[in-house]
Amino acid sequence: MKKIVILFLVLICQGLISQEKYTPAKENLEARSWFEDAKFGMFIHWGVYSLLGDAEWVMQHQDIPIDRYELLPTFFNPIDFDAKEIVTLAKEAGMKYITITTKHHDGFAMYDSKVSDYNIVAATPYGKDIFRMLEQECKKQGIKLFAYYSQLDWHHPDYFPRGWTGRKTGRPETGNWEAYLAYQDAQIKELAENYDIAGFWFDGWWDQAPHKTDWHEAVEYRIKGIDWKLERTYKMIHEVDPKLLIGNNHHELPIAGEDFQMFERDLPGKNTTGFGGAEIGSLPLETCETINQSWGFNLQDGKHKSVKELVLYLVKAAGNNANFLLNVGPMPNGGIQEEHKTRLRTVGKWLQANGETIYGTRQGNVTVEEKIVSTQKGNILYLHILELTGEEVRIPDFDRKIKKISFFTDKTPVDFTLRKGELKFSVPENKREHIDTIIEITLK
Ligand code: JFZ
Repeated sequence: MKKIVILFLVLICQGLISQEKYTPAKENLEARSWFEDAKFGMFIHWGVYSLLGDAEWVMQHQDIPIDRYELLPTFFNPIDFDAKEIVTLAKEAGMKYITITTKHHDGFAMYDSKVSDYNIVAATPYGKDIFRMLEQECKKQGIKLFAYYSQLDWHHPDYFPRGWTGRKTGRPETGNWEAYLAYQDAQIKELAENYDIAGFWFDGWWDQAPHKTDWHEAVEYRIKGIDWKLERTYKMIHEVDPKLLIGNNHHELPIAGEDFQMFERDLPGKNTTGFGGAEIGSLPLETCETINQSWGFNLQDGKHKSVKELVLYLVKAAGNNANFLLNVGPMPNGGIQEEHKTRLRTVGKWLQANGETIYGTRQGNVTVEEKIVSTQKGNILYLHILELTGEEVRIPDFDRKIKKISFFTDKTPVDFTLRKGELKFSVPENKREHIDTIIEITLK
């Protein structure tokens, strides 16, 4: 009996220790600083759902049962998909990495999975592994690739108990949660082992989550106490390759084993969506947004953000120490909408001229409401003036010593005063930029 008690205590302690202990490897830390320098990535939501032109939640939103949904792969044949074109577009936009849906909530794998035939190679007339093609093209063009993977699965029978979504897809009312996790981990393992990737972007945890805010009317379905065994999954990944960066869209502070913290459609700490507002931890940060209103291709969605809005989002993200992962949802043929291509290329032009103030920087310590954010590299502080009312700019509590101030664009000097901690200068009409007027401050 005594022995059993001791064994039990040892097991509990081990459990606790493993829970709080994660020491990232040296190569992981290097990958994290690469990530923080990178600043801008392309998010790609693409799957058989794209065929319906009603975004990636269509299975849920139209209550499509599995046996009907399974028709989609049988005519998924994206003959215009061109990995080279997509990676080139990302590069033209000034993006340093791509994160693509290898499996979304619909459970369909967009890579060559040996764990299940429900994948692009085995189940579509197209029959090719688009994830492999992207991997090879990314390598050629020197950009990194991340795997988005939805842990929530509307297709797998063992995803049971159900969360609050996918309740009408016709899965049996029984299932084995551990068997589901084994399936999920096997897929994650093959992604980690068989592809040259930089990390994982997990999603779907919230389907089983009790949450502090009422996200949608679906709240009533929320189930408490489902154990995703995330740390087990993370440990497995880092055993395959310690440098893989792991992030999870759980909208909470990161847990042990994670390497970056992500925000969805919000700057770090903000909560305009209703599911944001998580505390900001100490890991590298990322936030993601759509160009229009949708992640997956949505035929009816014509509300595209302007180039100015997109650039400002990127600048604000950088000013808040976060990367910006900007989404495109390729069409059923694999091509990207013209409206999105032109916007991305124009953002890229802005970055060609101003990227120095973004890439490789960290958050500066100067912000004035939403109007001014700052980035910093070494002793150079970049003030990004996003909104200007009148000519004069006043920055209170400026506690740094200044060697020189100039307009970033033409390097002409800025007349300034720094008195009692208030930095004051003016931006004449002819020095104003349409998107973002940047002031370069060399600090002493
Ligand atoms: C998730 C996905 O559901 C979505 O399809 C997309 O992939 C995005 C990047 O990530 O977005 C969420 C997650 C949770 C909620 C809403 C959207 N929620 O709980 O309401």
